[in-house]
Amino acid sequence: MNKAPTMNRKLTAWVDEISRLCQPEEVSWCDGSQAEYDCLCSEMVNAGTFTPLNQERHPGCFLARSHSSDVARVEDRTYICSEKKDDAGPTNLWSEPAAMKEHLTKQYKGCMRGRTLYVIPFSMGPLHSPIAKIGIELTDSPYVVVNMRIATRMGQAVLDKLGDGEFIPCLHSIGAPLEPGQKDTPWPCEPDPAKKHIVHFTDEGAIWSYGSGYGGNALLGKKCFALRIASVLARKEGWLAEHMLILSITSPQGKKHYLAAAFPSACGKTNLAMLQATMPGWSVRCLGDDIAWIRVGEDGRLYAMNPEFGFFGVAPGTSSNSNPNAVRTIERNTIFTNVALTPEGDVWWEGMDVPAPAKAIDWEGKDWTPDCGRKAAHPNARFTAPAAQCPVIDPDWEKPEGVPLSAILFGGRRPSRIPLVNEAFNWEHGVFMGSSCGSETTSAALGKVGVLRRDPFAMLPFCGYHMGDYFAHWLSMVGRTERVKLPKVFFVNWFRKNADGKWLWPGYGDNSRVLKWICERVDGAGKAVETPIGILPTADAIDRSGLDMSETDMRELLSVDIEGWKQESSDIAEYYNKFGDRLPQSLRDELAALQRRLNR
Ligand code: SAT
Ligand code: MN
Repeated sequence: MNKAPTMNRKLTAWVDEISRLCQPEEVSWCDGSQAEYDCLCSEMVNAGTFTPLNQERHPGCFLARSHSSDVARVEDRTYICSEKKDDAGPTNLWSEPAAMKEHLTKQYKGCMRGRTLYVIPFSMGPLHSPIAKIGIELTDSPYVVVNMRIATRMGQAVLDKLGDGEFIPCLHSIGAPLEPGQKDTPWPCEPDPAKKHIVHFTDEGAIWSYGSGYGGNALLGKKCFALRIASVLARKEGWLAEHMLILSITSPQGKKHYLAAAFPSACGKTNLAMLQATMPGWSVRCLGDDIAWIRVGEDGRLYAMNPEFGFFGVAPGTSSNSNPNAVRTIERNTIFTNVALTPEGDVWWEGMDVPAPAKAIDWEGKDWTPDCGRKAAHPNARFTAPAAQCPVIDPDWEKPEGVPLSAILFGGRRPSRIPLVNEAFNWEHGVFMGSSCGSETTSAALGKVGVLRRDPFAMLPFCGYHMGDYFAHWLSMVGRTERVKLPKVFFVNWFRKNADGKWLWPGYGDNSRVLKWICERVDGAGKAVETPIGILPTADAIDRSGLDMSETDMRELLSVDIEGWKQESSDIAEYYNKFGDRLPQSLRDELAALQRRLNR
């Protein structure tokens, strides 16, 4: 064990306790240096976990292939262990904390045998930010260490800032001890799905993860800390921890607005955050693609800060068409997981706008040809890349207090019913929109893809407490500042289809046209019409210059399907029943008001 580079007694005692329990061969305190990163990467190359890409074309890039069972978040193994069951609410799996600890302690016993226990000090938020929070992840996965170094601010500087202060303990093991003489595999993990656990002790603020080495299951700073644990802290401390991208948009006249937007996993947050505007003179800059911590600033406006340091984006579908700025972000120093590898040492995936290679190695390590009937990349294949490499990163992205929000957007994948954009009448109506948000499921989580599920605020898998209380917390923002200082709320849907099943809206860079209208609305302009479901643009309000799109399609995109919405409102009513008496009365009132307007 290298000597603990900290005087924090609570931390050293905890590391001692866990190493007695998990019995690693050694303990390594991560300093976050480039040398340490390079060393771990070459160890993983030797172990077969990492394959270096063609270093001339992709300097510093590696490919990892996971075990074929370890490819996404495991929502059905994710627990909120609050003291009271009722505090986890109907949308979370709950288990009694003491019983869960006892059960998991048995699994952790000796689970790191033959491996190194890495201590990863990390900060969610810029180190110099007063609202940043510190976590310490203990893990036996070098893959986790190198990903955490890209995704968070990590290393000795964090320990120095921590001093003898408080941190969130995050324990992680892949659950694959190595017996003496046993040969390791490229992606060790616990193969038995019933033994995988992603557990949050929300009352004490601790995370225990076992059995998976993948993404949100294992990089504990992200969904586990910055959303599930942070949402609980945020409620206590009067702020919001949200599953939102943050972007800025600047008009040709130089007027800049900051927006935050919540969409479920794999619904285009990264594409929107890095959008290349198609209208001359408009520019969009990225501040974050997944998580926003939002607080009331001194001037009473809501300020959003991205607690992350990198992107963990979906690779399939990422192309110089859909997201040219992501393509440039991932040119170097990027870890690819579960994409295909070409004989030239390039990566490839479905929806990349270069032709499929004649042959490749697929994400499972098997030979692949375009006609073999299988996908080359896993649909949830990912890239991990430093945010600072994004060519359109906003200069303010590391501002310690965040940036003031002009608007908040909600959205999801909805092939029918939901118009292109819809402005809320007021904050409460906006919270209603967020609470009733629905989307077709994607491959970001294990389970069936393409079925409509309600995903309030895109936080269904990430809210660390009772969803009804979460709605109430959002409503309480009205009492924390002046109403006029709150951002305007919008609901967007890029995914509407016509009767022939064709997308009605071009999406991607052209979404800037919708953002333009949103900015106009924030500035008190923008042509609009009040409808029973909210404030919609008039058919000529969205700038279509240079866009080959008919007036008819535009009208369809902005049409309000009254019968469909009556059905939608009864679906919402049924969904609301889940929350019982923890559903805030003002959301019931919003629903009743919507139904009244629809029946008028
Ligand atoms: O695997 S992650 O949870 O980090 C990605 C996602 O689902 O958004
Ligand atoms: Mn996400």
